[in-house]
Amino acid sequence: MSTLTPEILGELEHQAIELPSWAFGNSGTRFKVFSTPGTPRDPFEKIADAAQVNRYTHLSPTVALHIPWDKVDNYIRLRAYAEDLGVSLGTVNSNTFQDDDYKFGALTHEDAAVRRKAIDHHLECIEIMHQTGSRDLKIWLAEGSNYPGQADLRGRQDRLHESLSEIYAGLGDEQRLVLEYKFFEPAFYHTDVPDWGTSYVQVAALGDKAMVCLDTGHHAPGTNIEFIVMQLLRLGKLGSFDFNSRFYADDDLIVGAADPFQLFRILYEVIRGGGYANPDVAFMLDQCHNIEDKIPGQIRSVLNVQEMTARALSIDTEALAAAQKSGDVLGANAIFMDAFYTDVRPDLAAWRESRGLPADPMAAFAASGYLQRIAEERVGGVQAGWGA
Ligand code: LRH
Ligand code: MN
Ligand code: MN
Repeated sequence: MSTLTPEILGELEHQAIELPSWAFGNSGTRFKVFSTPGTPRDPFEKIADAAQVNRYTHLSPTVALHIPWDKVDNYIRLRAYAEDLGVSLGTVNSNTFQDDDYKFGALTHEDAAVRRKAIDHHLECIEIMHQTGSRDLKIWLAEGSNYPGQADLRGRQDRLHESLSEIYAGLGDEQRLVLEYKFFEPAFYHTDVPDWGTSYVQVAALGDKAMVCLDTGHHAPGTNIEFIVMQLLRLGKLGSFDFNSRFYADDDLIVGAADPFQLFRILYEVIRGGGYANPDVAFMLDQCHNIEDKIPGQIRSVLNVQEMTARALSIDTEALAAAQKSGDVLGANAIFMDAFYTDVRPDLAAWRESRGLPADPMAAFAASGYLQRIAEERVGGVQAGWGA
């Protein structure tokens, strides 16, 4: 018996999950970066690899850039290259975490000259966005302090507001700023944008074109992330997701790998709050593939999101609402869990085939020989990676 109705399959057609260019480069931990044969040597090759994920899944039509990791001489050329391969360039991520000048902060720094440099970097990102056709500027700040007393917490928050205001003023009419929060790392005592509340306060003070970015790996263990999703949607301020999964810290593992049930709960609140297939809420991955092959790692990831979305869409919402209203605790929970436990994979495979896609994108990609080909072709040169 089919578990996915035509309505649900229709909803799934609108799913789009942006891929991070950096997922295709080498990455690792502070202990070791393992390199993979065939790793891209420049942003063009990262885009080519990302296009493979979309080719086999039709789930990832856009690719996010990170500047300066993806700096090129000609963004119009990069854009045309991507479009030839059937994908577009998406969110532009700024980077103020790999420059000596930013040791004590960037947008929050005590020194106006350092703040100027950091603001100018963001204005340059906006300029790039005009050329790449990107809507969103994503800002994640590695700013904070390690020791109590080290920094003036209040002064930094005020300076952050001033710096963000200047960046916000530089946005084009169709462009947005999304501010990502993270509770620790690289600073360990305090972080200047540690939580959704701080991000919300900062973006609310800017205006309608500023939203919050929720990275699923950036919360303390045990945090009820779906509650945050609900609240931000309720406030009209959920701009985007960075999906990944974590066991311990900011692990950047494959979304849905560590806790598929959490992903299901998050997606349920997205759907419930009107954030699904809503252009105001961008779905993105923010992951690194340290030991597994990168392209299959990304294919697995988008399939995981699709699978949990299908399960969340199949919740019997009327029955759930009735059970909630009547105080039927166990009944409501059973309705929720039934959808989570329903295996939608055979239905999704059949649906893919009906749309001219491989039933099993992982197997189809493996059989294509692409990995072997790039391993042979991309010898020599410096492999691009997280931070290169
Ligand atoms: C920070 C973060 C942020 C960066 C990315 C590489 O931990 O999640 O989104 O841009 O990692
Ligand atoms: Mn992130
Ligand atoms: Mn992160």
